[in-house]
Amino acid sequence: MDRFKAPAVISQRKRQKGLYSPKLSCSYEIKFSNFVIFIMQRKMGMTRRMFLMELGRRKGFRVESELSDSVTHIVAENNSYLEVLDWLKGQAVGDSSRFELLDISWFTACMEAGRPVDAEMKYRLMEQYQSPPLNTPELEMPAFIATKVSQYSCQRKTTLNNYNKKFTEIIEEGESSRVKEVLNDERYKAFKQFTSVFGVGVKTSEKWYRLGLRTVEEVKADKTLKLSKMQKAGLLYYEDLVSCVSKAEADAVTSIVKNTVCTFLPDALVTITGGFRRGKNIGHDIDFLITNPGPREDDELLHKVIDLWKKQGLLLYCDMIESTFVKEQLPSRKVDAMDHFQKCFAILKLYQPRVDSSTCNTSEKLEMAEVKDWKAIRVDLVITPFEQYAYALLGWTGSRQFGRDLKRYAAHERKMILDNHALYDRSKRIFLKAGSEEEIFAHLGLDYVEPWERNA
Ligand code: DCT
Ligand code: MG
Repeated sequence: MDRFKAPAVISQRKRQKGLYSPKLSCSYEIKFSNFVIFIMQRKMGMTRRMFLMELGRRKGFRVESELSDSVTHIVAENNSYLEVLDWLKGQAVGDSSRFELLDISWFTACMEAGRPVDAEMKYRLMEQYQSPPLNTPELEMPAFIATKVSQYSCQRKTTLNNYNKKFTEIIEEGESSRVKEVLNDERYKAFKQFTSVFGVGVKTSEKWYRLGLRTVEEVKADKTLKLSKMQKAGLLYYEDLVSCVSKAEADAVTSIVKNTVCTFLPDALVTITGGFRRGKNIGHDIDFLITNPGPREDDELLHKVIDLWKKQGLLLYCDMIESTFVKEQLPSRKVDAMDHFQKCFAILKLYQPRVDSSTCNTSEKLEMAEVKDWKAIRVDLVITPFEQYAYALLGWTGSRQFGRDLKRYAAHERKMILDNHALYDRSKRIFLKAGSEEEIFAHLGLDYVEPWERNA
């Protein structure tokens, strides 16, 4: 850009000890030397700050590691104007008026434009602001982000079209050298492939990597490996399982699940949860909650469903887990603890609609008969007692981040413990009953967040 001084090159070695890997200590050309940016780490975290600094430098911005005299623009995330001023005071900065105090949305806009954008009012951190209505899309109101947005995603409404998408694009398109480096890393590539196999976690990936294996094809070809039943199924149906489940497939499986469950329990309530309930069009699996609103519980229901699918040749794999729930047990404080419901992690055979073969000749018909006309689909079925249904629904709808933040919010802000079974008030020492998700939000003193706004 010609309105800026002639490009200069500065070494970016002056970095805080331990914060930077030596590989990243390279020099970038400074295209916009009038702007000297400092990104505040407070509430942002070191990793994200490092990532953003690196990104800014790659784009030709001068981004300082320390709050030096030359800094002109301070960028903050999730900090109010007053919080930034407070922080500056702590840094012994007397006159803060010499800085432009800006929200992270300004920085994002610059990264997107590939040049500095005007520090319009909407990007500035200011003392006065009007609270936006909670349902205001975050992207359209960046001015309020720093002042209003809660650290808990359960106090925000995150639709699929959310603000973070912008950064995720940056990440996926590999705009950052650090991201590129990681994505190209041999070990990372191998682990990413291995952990995409159903039943394979970091431990198995590590083992395979140490054996010199690098791709799923190599794993498949190695007949000496000891595999669990789950991993065998994961490898056998690998291609189907890594290709995402579509909404149409989720609808087809929903019909199958509902029909089968209802042959045994006509009043049963079958609800699709997980990403599809949050409005996603694709997923890695399909999650269902099953409950019986009637007085009778049927512990055998899931076994009956599974047995019928076995007989029908629809069941490719099944891992049945019996209920471990103990009455009156306190909810689990662990964030990612598995719940105690009876459940089944299955792989179903979903037949695909066939092409009309009536106009085909005999050899074409023979050829078509050999083509695989089904797809393996991962399905989770969870059985819940009716009185725990609302809690199970909230937990299994996710997203994972939203669920974690709900638990965190309950614990830190309300002295309550929340899990997929119950909500316990530690001050009053009582369990809080809920017949709907709305009631749970009300118990927690939170505004209701619709399922499609829980895509944190
Ligand atoms: N969940 C839970 N307890 C578990 C597993 C999952 O409470 N033991 C919650 C977290 C999110 C939700 O259930 C669904 O889990 P996933 O299927 O893993 O996530 P998803 O959001 O449905 O994502 P995807 O589209 O990839 O299936
Ligand atoms: Mg899912």
